[in-house]
Amino acid sequence: MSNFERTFVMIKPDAVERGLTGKILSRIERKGFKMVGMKFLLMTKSKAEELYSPHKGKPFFVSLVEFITSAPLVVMVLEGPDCIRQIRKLMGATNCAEAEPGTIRGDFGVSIQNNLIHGSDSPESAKREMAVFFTEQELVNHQRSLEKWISPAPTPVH
Ligand SMILES: Nc1nc2c(ncn2[C@@H]2O[C@H](COP(=O)(O)OP(=O)(O)OP(=O)(O)O)[C@@H](O)[C@H]2O)c(=O)[nH]1
Ligand SMILES: [Mg+2]
Repeated sequence: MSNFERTFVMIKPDAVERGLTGKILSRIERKGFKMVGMKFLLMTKSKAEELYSPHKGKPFFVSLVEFITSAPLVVMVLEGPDCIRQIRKLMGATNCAEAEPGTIRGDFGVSIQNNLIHGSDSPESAKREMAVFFTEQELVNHQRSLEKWISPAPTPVH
């Protein structure tokens, strides 16, 4: 588990339009993850097709691209120990109707497509996805003084 793991997260158009951006962001913030990049934008069709290229050819691909380009969204890069897996746990199952209460999708949605949030599923996906929206220079390296309170393992004392 690396302290420098990064993941790509989107607050999807349904969440932005429903005024849930702050509520979703606050769940990510209170978990302790560090924001290193954030943008509010309307996704172009070509960026959507690039982002979702692994789903090209699936029956829902056209509808997914239409949904994700239909209204503004928030794209982010977050950093923290095990953040890829941890954020997917906060998100819940893909289909909101199956997602556990307490998760973002379980608490705020009922749809499989309009499922409020995206989080990368592997370090390789994270790297590929963040590069669609952020240059390396746009990601802000910074230290927080509270890091020792969030770290999963205490610093050994000799
Ligand atoms: N209409 C429709 N949309 C789907 C379906 N399955 C997935 N999607 C949408 O496509 C996105 C990508 O699918 P997956 O990568 O399998 O799901 P995921 O990893 O839980 O979600 P992401 O974090 O958004 O990638 C989902 O988040 C949904 O928005 C489906 O069966 N029908
Ligand atoms: Mg996925």
